[in-house]
Amino acid sequence: MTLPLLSLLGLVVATALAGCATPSGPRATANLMPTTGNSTMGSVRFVQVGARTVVNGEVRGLRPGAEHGFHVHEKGDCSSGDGMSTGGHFNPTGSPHGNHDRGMQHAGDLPSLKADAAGVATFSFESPTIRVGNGVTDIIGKGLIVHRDADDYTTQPTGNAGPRLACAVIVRS
Ligand SMILES: [Cu+2]
Ligand SMILES: [Zn+2]
Repeated sequence: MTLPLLSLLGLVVATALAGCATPSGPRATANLMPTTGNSTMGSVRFVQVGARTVVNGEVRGLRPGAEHGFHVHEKGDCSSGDGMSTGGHFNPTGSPHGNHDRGMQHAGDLPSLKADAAGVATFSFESPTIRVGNGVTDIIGKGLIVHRDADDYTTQPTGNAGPRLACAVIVRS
């Protein structure tokens, strides 16, 4: 085999491996825009892989070093300006509010964002409760909210996460 052909073969293998590393499945995105009087914004990607959904993104304009409640809300409507038009947490299964990865929780309960010293949260996690484009916990067309305060994962039905700093509608991508 000639050297150029070997190089080409290597490139093909490398490309195939990269393809495996990137999760493939139904996808959605959300572009978070600041609510009135705030400056928090960011972008979030959702990819369903089997029964779990990989969520990653970056949100800026947060309080440095602070935790911020982060949820899918029941309505994809940011028109009120303060995020309240998205309604409550997305909860098609009629569950209590809780921690995203243990016990009982709303489908829309996600782990709180953790801002760095510059007020930026860069995150990647898996949710066992939300789906993209299928099932009762489908998030397409729902709202996404970043809150001012940390989610205590206990207070019903909100987690006591305070006002809404940024709002998005989750759309298929
Ligand atoms: Cu919320
Ligand atoms: Zn909740």
